[in-house]
Amino acid sequence: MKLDEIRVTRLIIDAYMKKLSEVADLDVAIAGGGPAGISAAYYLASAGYSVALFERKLSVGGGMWGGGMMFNEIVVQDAGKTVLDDMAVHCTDAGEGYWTADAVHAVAALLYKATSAGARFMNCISVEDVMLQDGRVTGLVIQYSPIEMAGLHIDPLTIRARAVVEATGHPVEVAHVLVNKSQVRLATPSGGIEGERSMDADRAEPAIVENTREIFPGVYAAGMACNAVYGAPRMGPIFGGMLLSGKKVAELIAADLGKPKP
Ligand code: 48F
Repeated sequence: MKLDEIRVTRLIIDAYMKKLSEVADLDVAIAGGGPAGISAAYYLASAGYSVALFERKLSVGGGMWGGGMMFNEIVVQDAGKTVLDDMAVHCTDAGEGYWTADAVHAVAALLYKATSAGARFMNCISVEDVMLQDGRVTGLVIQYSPIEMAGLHIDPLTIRARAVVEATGHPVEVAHVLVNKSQVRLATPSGGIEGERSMDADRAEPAIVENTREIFPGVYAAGMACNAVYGAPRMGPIFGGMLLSGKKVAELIAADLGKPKP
């Protein structure tokens, strides 16, 4: 076999265009590829929903690769370990309900499980806006990150989804677009984004799961975005809440959507 460079080019173009066309109309679109978004993608794809995750960066995994302060180990509590068990992540028992895991191994395992379950991961794509029709978010407006970074004046593309997951982490970009651009009221006490509070891991971890909910018709918050939207504390490099939030958002969406689209 003699390798043909142009065949390689065409294979990549054809395979990518097929994938891009398939993600144009989804059951669930996830904005942000941190642990919460990946966990949601895994559970939704495992339940048979068509799912795509859009991540601005080249690497998917968000704040998980670097553990705490670049020490690439993560910590989970017993409840969070159940999700790592689903993902076949090797954990070390640190006693008294604490577990550690190698951060790179954990991200790799999460990504392997989610992509194997059928979730599509679209890296280098930023979510810059939502599609808002009749008081409901019906999709995402997406742009190639290099276009965004270069500030080129090029229009984005739009994808449709029956549900959207706001998993952009601390900056809560989807919620900000909704509040700032469309001036809608979120399902929060003030109707706006309450804002993340300072470190308190013991309060933050249960709060993140509690705050995992539909924040606007068609938009469900998962991960750190939940505590940023609802005014709850941050928790640092303990990741159980993120993983459990991804699982909970998948369950909420499945209950609301019913069957996957044919
Ligand atoms: O920040 P991130 O890891 O969010 P998470 O899943 O987990 C939070 C923890 O990592 C950590 C923590 C634990 O104590 O607080 O921070 O809630 O992942 C969010 C991802 O979303 C991407 C961003 O690059 C990151 O990888 N992202 C943010 N805004 C956009 C986006 C956007 N507009 N479009 C696409 N991706």
